[in-house]
Parts: sequence; structure tokens; C-alpha cells
Amino acid sequence: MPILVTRSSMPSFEEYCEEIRELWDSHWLTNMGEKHQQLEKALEAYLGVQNVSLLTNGHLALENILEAYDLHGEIITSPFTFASTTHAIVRCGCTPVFCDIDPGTFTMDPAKIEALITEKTAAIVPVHVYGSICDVDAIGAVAQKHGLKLVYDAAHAFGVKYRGKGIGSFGDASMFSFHATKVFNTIEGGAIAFHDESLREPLHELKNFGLHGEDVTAYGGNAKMDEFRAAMGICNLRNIEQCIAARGQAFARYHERLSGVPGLTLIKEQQDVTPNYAYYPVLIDPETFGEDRDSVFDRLKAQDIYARKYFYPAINEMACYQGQFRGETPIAARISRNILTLPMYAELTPETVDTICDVILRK
Ligand code: T4K
Repeated sequence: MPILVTRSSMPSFEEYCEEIRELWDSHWLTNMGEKHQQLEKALEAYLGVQNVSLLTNGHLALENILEAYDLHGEIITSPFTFASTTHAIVRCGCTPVFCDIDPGTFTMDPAKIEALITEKTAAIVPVHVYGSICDVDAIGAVAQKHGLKLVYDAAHAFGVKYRGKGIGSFGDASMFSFHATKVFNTIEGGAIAFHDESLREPLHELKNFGLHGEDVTAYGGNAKMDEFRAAMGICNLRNIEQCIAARGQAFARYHERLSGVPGLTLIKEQQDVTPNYAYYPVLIDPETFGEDRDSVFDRLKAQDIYARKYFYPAINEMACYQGQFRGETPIAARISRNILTLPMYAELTPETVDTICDVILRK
């Protein structure tokens, strides 16, 4: 059996069937039905945020919140992320400006933001990449000082807390992804967590064609989550604590096996943070380790182990963005060339982690 980079968490077949049984009675399959409403409420409680709006995926959630704020001009963001973050900015008609990252957390370096701010800057979109959280205090202070909107891409940070507070409660809003590959999934899905109650209606309209009573008040698209996916979310949310704890065991085993190996830098456990163990990235220094990232990737692949080069290339080195937008980001470029994301999921056993580590360490 190949070992893939992740494996979706799922409830038992019976649990899901039980959850969707009533859809056969009601015939209500989508358009903000009961399951949708139930999951929104449950997520507000679990994430510790005031408002949650559910959407069909994380990408459209990010596009919709940027649209709801009616942003124009430049948005400062991280180049070390999945393409979706920057695509959302560009597809909303804004211009991305790339801010380099902190080599310890892989997230936007707050000390480098102010130099990028101009009169055109409208917002900051940092990324809690791998569930490693941004310096929300420092970034929040910069945003406030310059009157900029602050929207976090929290696609990887479901369930993460900072000083006991849900990570989605920082900034103006946060986007979460509930894709099949994430810590919590609704098959495909996503959400926006936000403070400002007055955004509820515009967000509702944007994901539903701009319908407002009998009239149409905005050029909304269709980004609704249907009842079957909301039902999957309700089931997965019941099991989320065990799921995160199981990931934590795999994470601990990796740490045990790979800590102190010259040339390998492991993801840091952050102070005051309750983690979710979303990913297990390893930074490989080719000189000290004696082998580069691509070679380790190939050796794993030869053993049917499929690590991934998340996130390579850096966004500003991708064909569709290269040379087009401002921002020098040498640290992101170096990290993207040397990072390897190892398999991580709730069902990953310590024995399988050992198998993976044995290959990496040539045992
Ligand atoms: N912002 C950030 C920072 C993101 O990382 C993402 C998405 C977004 C925004 C946008 O959120 P969404 O619109 O997706 O909600 C995957 C995911 O499709 C994507 O959600 C994710 N980030 C990105 C980092 O990874 P691929 O192309 O690498 O996935 P794929 O199909 O190769 O799957 C990887 C592994 O996952 C497979 O080898 C096995 C496992 N898997 C996959 C699927 C599809 C399962 O176990 N079950 C499944 O159903 O993009």
C-alpha cells in the first residue's frame, strides 16, 4: 500500500448514513438548509468565534470575504503558501505585494511589512501555513496603525488556539478550508470567521447570487455548501478531538526520530499555542544533511512513500506570477526549494512513521 501525504478523516459509514437519513424525508438538499445552519452554529462554538459563514470551499471563502470588504489596490501577502491565497487576491482585482517570511515559523515576517506599505495598500493577507501561526500581535498592530484590513488565510489552522483563544478570532476575518486533505473536512468546503455582524448579510448574498428578498443587490456567485457536506462536517466535528490527538502522536514520533539530526530543521512547537498537527514539514539543508530535498523525495517515492513539496515553487516564482509583483522574498525562495512535507494524518501509526524515518535516515 502506498503511503500518501495525507488521508481524509471520515466518520463510520453508519454514522454518516444516520446523519443524512432525514434528507430523504425533507428532500431539502442545499440552499442553507438545517444541516448548514446546525454546522455554522457548531463551528462558531468550536472555533470560539462570533460569526461563521459556510462556503463551498476555502478558496471561494477567501474571494468572497475580500469582495465583501470591497478592497481595491495592493494587498500584502505571503509567497510561501498554496497558489489559492494569491489567486484569490488577483481574481478580486487587487495587486499582491509579497512580504518575506520568518524562517522559524514560515509565516509572514511582521518586521518586513511596513516597508511595503504605500498609499495604495488596502489590506494584509497573512497565512498560518501548516497550522504554524503568524505573529498575530505584531501583524495586528501594523494593520491597526495603518488602518488596513487584516484577513488571515487560516486554511491549515482549524482548531488552533493562541493563548486559549481560537485563531479565527484574530484580525478582521479568517478563512478556513474544509477540503478532504485538511484536519477537519466537509469533503470540499470552507468558512469565513468574522467579528462584524453587519457582514453576515453581504456574505450571505455574495455566496447566493446576490439575492436579497425579491431583488438582486450584488453580483454574487454561487458558493453555497450543500446539506450532504454539512452532514459530513457535523460527523467529523464530533470526532475532531480524537483526530487531532491521533495526529499529535504521529507528530511526536516524527519529532522523536528526527530531532537533532544534522541538516534537518523540524517545525517548531510554538509557545502559548494549542496546535492541530496539520502538516509535518522538514527543512533539509543539503550541505549539512549531505543530500538535497529532491533526492530525499525521490528515495521516499522509490519506496512508495509520497511526501510532497508543499510549498514549491514559492508563489512569486510560479509561471503565472514570476516577475510581475513587488516584494523581495529570498527566505521564502530558499525554504520552498528545501522543504519536504512528510505524510501526516490521524490514522498514521508510529510504525509507519518509523518506516518513513528509516528511509530518510538511510537505516
Ligand atoms: N489556502 C491555503 C494555504 C491552502 O493550502 C488551500 C488549499 C487553500 C487556501 C484553498 O482551500 P480549498 O479551496 O482547497 O478549500 C491539496 C488540496 O486540494 C488543497 O485543498 C490544499 N490547500 C493543498 C495544499 O493541497 P493537492 O493537489 O496537493 O491534493 P491531492 O489531490 O494531490 O491530494 C493530496 C493527498 O491527499 C493524496 O495523495 C491523498 C490524500 N487525499 C486526497 C483527496 C483528494 C485523500 O485522502 N482524500 C481525498 O479525497 O491539493
